[in-house]
Amino acid sequence: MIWDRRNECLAREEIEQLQLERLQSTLNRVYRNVAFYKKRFDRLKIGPDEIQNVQNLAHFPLTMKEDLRESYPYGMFALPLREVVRIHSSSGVTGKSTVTGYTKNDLQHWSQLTARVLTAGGVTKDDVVQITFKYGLFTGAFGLHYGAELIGASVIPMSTGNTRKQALIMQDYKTTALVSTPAYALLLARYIEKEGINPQSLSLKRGLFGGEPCPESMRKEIEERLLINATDNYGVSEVMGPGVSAECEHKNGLHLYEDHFIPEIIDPQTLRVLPPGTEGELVLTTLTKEAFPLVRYRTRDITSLDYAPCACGRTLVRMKKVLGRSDDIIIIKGVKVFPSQVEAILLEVEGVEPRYQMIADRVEGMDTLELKVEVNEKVFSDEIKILQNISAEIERKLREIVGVSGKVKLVAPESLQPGEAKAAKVIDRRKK
Ligand code: DLL
Repeated sequence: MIWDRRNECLAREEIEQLQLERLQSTLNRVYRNVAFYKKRFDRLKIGPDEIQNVQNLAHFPLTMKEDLRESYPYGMFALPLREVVRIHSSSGVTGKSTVTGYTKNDLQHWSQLTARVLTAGGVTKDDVVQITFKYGLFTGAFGLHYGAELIGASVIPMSTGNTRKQALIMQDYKTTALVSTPAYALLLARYIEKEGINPQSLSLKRGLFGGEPCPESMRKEIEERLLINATDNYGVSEVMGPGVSAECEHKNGLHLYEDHFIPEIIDPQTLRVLPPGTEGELVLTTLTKEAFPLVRYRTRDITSLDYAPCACGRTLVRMKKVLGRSDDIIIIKGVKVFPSQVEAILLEVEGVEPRYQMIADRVEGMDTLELKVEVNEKVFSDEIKILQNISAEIERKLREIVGVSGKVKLVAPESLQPGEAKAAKVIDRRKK
C-alpha cells in the first residue's frame, strides 16, 4: 500500500525537476531570511542563482549540529516566531540542545510524510496504533501520532515507560500496531513472555520501529517473539523528525522522501560527495520546510544510496539501514548518549577526572553501557565504600540527566590514556 502514489512514484526526471524548483526556492529563502546562511554564502561568493541542477548543491557549504547550537534557540529560523506553531528539540545534550520549529504547513507536510511511513509499514484506518515514544520535545511521538490520525487509525498515545501497563493496554485495547524503538519492542516481547502471555492471544500484527539502528538479527527476534511484521524507519529531529525515510514491504532499504529532502553521501573526512552506492555520511537538504530549513545538514549517519527501482512501485531512492555514525554519539536502548553529556556529569562529581571510556555492548539482544572512569590520586586509595558512592552517584546522574542506565567502573588514575596514545572514548562492540 502506498499513501501518496502521485509523489512516491514520480519518474526520476520529475523528481529532479521538482527538487530543482524547491531547492532554488529554499536557497533563496535562507539567503534572504537566515543571517547564518547569508554570511556563509557571501563568504564563499556563492548565491542561490548558482543552482542550475541538483548536483550544483555540492558547491554549497555544509551545516553542522554545532552551527545549530551556536544559533540556539531560534537563530536559524527563517520566519518570525509568530509563524511557528510547534517547537521540538533534538534529543541529547543538556542545556543547549538544538531547537526546531514548524509552521502550519510544515506540520501538514510532516503528517503526510509519517502517513507514508505508517502506510509503508502496513498501517491502515483499521489499525489500533500504540505509540510508545515519549510525548514531549522528542519528535518521535507527535510526528507519528498525526500521521496515524491522518490515515484514520485509532491512536493510543501511551508515551514511554510502565511496561506492565503497556502490555495490559496492548491486550485490552487490542493494539494491532506497535510504534517504538526496537529496543523497547524487545523489552516488551520479553516481558510478555515472562508474564506467560501468549503472543497469539494479542491482536498485534506489525511493528514500526525507529529512532535507533535495528539490525536484522534484532528485527528477526522481535518478529518471532511478538508474531509481527516489523519495518525500520529513519528520521532526524533537526531535519523534521520521523518521516525522512522508511522501509516498504520488501525491506530492502528505506525509501527516502526525495520530494521533501535531497540526500547526498559524503566522505566524512574529505567532505567530498561520493557516487551512488558508495558508503559514507548522509547529508540532507530540506526542500519544503518553512520555519527551519536546512541546507546540506550533516546527519553523521553512515549509509549508502540505491537508485534502482523497487518492486513496491515507489521510485524514491533507498538508503541502506544506517551502519553507524561518523561521530562519537552512541545510541543505547534508543537513547542518544553524547560524550559531552558524560563529560559534563563527570566534571560535577568529586574524586573523578573527566577521562572515561564508554563501552556499548549487546548481551542477549539487549544494549548495555559500561562507563570506565578514572578516579583521581586523592580518592584512589580511599576505602571501598567511598568508591562505591562515587560510582553510584555517576550512575544516578546518567539515569537522571541522560536517561540511560549504565554500569560505572572506576579505574586507576592515568590508566585510560597510557603514554601518547589517546584512548578511544567510545567503543561499540555491537557493530561486530
Ligand atoms: O530519532 C527521530 C525519529 C523518531 C526517527 C522516531 C524515527 C522514529 P533524533 O533524536 O534527532 O531523531 O535522532 C536522530 O537517531 O541521526 C540516527 O543516528 C538515529 N536514528 C533514527 N532513526 C534511525 C534508524 C529521531 N531507523 C538520530 N536507524 C539519527 C538507525 C536511526 N538510526
